[in-house]
Amino acid sequence: MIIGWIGLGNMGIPMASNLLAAGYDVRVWNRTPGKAASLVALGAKVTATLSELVAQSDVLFTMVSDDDAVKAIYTDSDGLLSLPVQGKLAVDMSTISPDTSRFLSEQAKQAGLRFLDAPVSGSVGPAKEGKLVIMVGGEQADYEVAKPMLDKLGKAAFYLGPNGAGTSAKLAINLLLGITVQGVSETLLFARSLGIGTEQMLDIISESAVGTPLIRGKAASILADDYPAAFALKHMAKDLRLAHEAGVSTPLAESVNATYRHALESGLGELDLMAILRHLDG
Ligand code: NA7
Repeated sequence: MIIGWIGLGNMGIPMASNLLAAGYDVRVWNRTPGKAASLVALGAKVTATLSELVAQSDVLFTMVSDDDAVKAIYTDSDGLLSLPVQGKLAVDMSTISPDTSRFLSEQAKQAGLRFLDAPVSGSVGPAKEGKLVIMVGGEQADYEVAKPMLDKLGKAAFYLGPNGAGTSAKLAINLLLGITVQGVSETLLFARSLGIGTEQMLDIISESAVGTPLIRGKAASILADDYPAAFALKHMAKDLRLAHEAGVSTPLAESVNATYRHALESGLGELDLMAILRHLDG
């Protein structure tokens, strides 16, 4: 089973590394060349074009930014669906809208390409450790084929039903993530206004019933006011926008969606989502 991996961003590189470390034969392609050095050192082969990647691969993973990026890779005139993909399996692990996942699965089906939407919960740390949580939509038989590979990327993979189910679950879990990060930020700013220091408040939160690995993991970053992207704020803003576009009543998430949109507009998009604290402190 030869893997073709598309997308070498913050998530794509550690995920492809884990497949290489597990012994898979991995070919990689990225829109911007030159990002594969660490993977080549682990044995990956770089292809110059998508066409070469498709010719050499049985399973095609995509891990790219957003709906536009995945659509470009699939439907551009030289994209995956213009190439001989019949009989292969595609696994899109990007976070995109359920509508786009369903649209692409239909287009893929017409080209004879099997398609799973399989986005992940977890940022760069869990990606490096192979401890992502993976949510899958598509045919169950295709999920079973992908499962051994997914098991090298994540600590849990959930098969949820037809195409779009994976991306739907991902929007739901990230709705909670966005709300939680803003909630922690407001809690810390509120406490500080009442004279309780941030370090002390973080310790209190960590020991309390609402203390989570997420908050404990962000504590050092918060205290240093330094936010290198484990999960970029721009992607969180995108996911909240996609959740908003689902048209379901979510009053709290609507408010949080507006906060992240404003933070994005003020230029914080490349920082970690925890930089929402800096935005609110502004
Ligand atoms: P990054 O680090 O922002 O990386 C994004 C990747 O997507 C990177 O490889 C980009 O290629 C690629 N990309 C973006 N737009 C396009 C287009 N139009 N065509 C082809 N490739 C494209 O994102 P993460 O790795 O943190 O996140 C990936 C997903 O996981 C995302 O959906 C998150 O919400 C969750 P480039 O190197 O810029 O040429």
